[in-house]
Amino acid sequence: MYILSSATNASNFVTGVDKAFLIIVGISFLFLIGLTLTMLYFVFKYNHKKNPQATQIKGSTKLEIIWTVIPVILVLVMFYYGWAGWAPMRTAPEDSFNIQVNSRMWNFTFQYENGKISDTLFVPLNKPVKLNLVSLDVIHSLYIPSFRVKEDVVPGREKFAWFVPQREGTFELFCAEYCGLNHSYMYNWVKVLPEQKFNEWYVDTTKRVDVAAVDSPTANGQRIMKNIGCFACHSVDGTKLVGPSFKGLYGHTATVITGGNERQLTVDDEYIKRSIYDPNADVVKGFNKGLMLPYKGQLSDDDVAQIIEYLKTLK
Ligand code: HEC
Ligand SMILES: [Cu+2]
Repeated sequence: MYILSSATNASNFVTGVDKAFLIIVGISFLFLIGLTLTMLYFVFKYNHKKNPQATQIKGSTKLEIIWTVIPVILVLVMFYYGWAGWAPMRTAPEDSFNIQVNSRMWNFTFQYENGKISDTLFVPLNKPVKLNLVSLDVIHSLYIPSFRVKEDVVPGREKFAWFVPQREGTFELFCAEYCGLNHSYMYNWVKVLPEQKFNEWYVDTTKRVDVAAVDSPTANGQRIMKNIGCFACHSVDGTKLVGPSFKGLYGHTATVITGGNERQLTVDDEYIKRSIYDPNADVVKGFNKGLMLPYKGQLSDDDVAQIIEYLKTLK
């Protein structure tokens, strides 16, 4: 069974978590069998035909002690293994490789110390990795089942998770805290690369936002938007989602609320840039303020320019 083999464990926490899990399931299973058998035995032995006269039993210190002491021991055993598996998760090694996880409705982006940003979590094999969990809006939860890592991401709190990836490969990562309409979009991949391959990827800072092969400026803009999650709230086919559709956006006359006053303007580069860096400055009429968060710091001027090129093509 895969959870019993340790040679190929995806992370250093698999053994501890699986041990606690198996012990708790095992004890529960023994109780299920034991209680069911005892119940069946009593049903046969003391049914009305065999035992027409019920016997009254009053108090038994011996029994009381047995059914107090045994469960206490079992619960403590469960606690011990649970604790032993959990405690090491709370202290990350000093020399961990730090990655900031930005969580927002509805995507995760991974930000590295050299400025790289990616929608896939790249990590080096056999090195401790510390994820500093940041929420820009509501409570999310970062879950990497293969690594047995799960930690809530709470706005305003410093949260972290750490692990040592021990198997090369691609693993699932997702949000495990229902965080609104498109919660299910928060689904990403962890890629564990041998150290040398990881370093090659890491030092390549020509792409701030990690995108696949670039064919044209507009394709690039589209990929940036996909990676950073714009399409969770904006469609390109005219459908109204959380935000207005991008179809026919560029050049049309928009009605916006600026500081409480309604005004009309023509959508140009300047307006789109402002909408991305400071979305609440002009709020599109009919939509809610505060849902789109500022992307200042996450998208460079260059990224925004490429997004604008792409938006221009959506006639
Ligand atoms: C959480 C949902 C959400 C995400 C994610 C989001 N937006 Fe928005 N966006 C909105 C909402 C709601 C509005 C309308 C209210 C406003 O103007 O602030 C809006 C408005 C806009 C507008 C103005 C549209 C118009 O019709 O005038 C632009 C441009 C825009 N967003 C671009 C982006 C880009 C580019 C991204 C990704 C980098 C993005 N948005 C991500 C919700 C979102
Ligand atoms: Cu979430």
